[in-house]
Formats: sequence, structure tokens, C-alpha cells
Amino acid sequence: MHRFKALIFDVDGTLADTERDGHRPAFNAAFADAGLDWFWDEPLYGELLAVTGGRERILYFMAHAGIRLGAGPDPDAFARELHRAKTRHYLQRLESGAIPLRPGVLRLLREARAAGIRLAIATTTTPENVDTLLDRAGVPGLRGWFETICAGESVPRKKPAPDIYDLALERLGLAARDCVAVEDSDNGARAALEAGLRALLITVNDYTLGQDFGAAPLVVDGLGEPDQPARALSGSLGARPWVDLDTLDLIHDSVHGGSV
Ligand code: XBP
Ligand code: MG
Repeated sequence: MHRFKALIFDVDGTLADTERDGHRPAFNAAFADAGLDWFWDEPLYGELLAVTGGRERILYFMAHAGIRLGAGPDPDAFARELHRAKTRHYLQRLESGAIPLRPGVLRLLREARAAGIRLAIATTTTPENVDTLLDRAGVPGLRGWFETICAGESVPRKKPAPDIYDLALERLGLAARDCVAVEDSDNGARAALEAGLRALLITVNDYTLGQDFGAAPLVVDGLGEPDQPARALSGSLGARPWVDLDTLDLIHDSVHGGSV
């Protein structure tokens, strides 16, 4: 018997390293298609990730890079159209099988299913992006493992606002203390914590290493595998150098005091 009933996963940076070789080149391809000379290199993209949501990220860039559109469409409409093109490019990249799940993800999902733990997704990205990532991950039926996929603009405010986690909890019909959240970024951590998800596991990547994850009880450099150990950057992994359901029970106990 585990301490929690459901696991709620972020997608970008958590289930897969989608940003560097997925979203970033898709933005650049959309810019090139539109005849723009904008280019988001890795360091710049790392800074722009502070703004969640691709359309919002484009709007922020336009406002801060001193870009003027002249007498064309208004900036919101312009960003929306550019973002649509970006989504098309991103989906093409996924269709060609470019982005695998991070190590340990499939193992943990399988363990959770075997133990009757319910699965959900709470992400900022566009819903089609999640569906295609899961459908192309090489695991038949993977998308259906998730009872609810809460994504993109189905809530008014994106992360770091708690809205998408509130929606996931509502759809699951569970209280925050019945769930464990898995995130990779400071914005994601703020969203989860604000929604009351104190049993929060952070699995960092190159873009998010060194960020401030607030009161998250465990930060690791990956979920790890028996032959690919994970490292705890703060908190304790417990007996084994990878994240399993027992590790998640430990972090649940550490914030909820061991009562179910
Ligand atoms: C992910 C994001 C998304 C993606 C781009 O944040 O910020 O904006 O970078 O996706 P999180 P879209 O992992 O915290 O959910 O372009 O589809 O918005
Ligand atoms: Mg993320």
C-alpha cells in the first residue's frame, strides 16, 4: 500500500528533454518560414524559458528585443500565427521520432500502473504536442495510461500559476495530499506547490539545474535506472540510486508526516 493514489507528471523537461532539440528548433524554423531573421540560440532560449507557453514566449521576446512589426497585424495575432507554425514544426520533429522519454520514466510509469497508482499530466504545452510525444515514444497505448491530460490553454493562467494542477486534481477527484507531482523547473515547482502538491519530486535537466525549487523535498538529476544511477541534489533518494514508488512514499512521508 502506497502513501499516494496518483502521480501527476509535467511533460517538457520531465517526461522528455523536449526543449533543446524539439521546441527551440521548431521556433527557429517558424521564424525562418516567416522570413524573420530571429534566431534563438541555446543560451537565449534558456533565458526565455522563464516565460512559460510558446505564444507567450514569442510575445515576451518581441516586447524585449525591441521588435516593431510596422503597420501589419497586431502583435497578439502575429504571435498566435507564428506559434501555430512552430507547433507544426514541433509535431513534424516528433513524428520523425526525434525525442525519446528520459531514462527511468517508463520504468516508473510501469511500476505505478502495476501498483494501481493513477496517472495524470499537467503541462503548459499545446495538447497535440503531448499526444504526439506519447504516441511516438515507442510504447503502444502509452497515451491511454494517463487518466487525464491537462494541457495548454484549458486553464486561464499557465505555470507558475497553480491552475493546471488544480484542474488535474479536480479531474482526478483527489486532494493534493493524495498525489505526488513530478516536475523539472522552478515555474513547474511553484505551480505544483501553490496547488498544495507538497510531495513534489524535481528531476532537473541542463536548462533547470541550479534553479530554486522552493520547498520541494527531493531534487534529482534524473529518475535513474539500476544501471544508470540517479543523484540526489537535495533531499535523499533512500536505499537505491534511482526513483521508485518507495522513494515517492518517502518524500510523501517527509511532507505529510507519514499519515495516509
Ligand atoms: C513547458 C513550456 C512550453 C514549451 C512550449 O513548460 O513552457 O511552453 O516550451 O510549448 P512546462 P508550447 O514543462 O512547465 O509545462 O509552444 O506548445 O506552448
Ligand atoms: Mg517542464
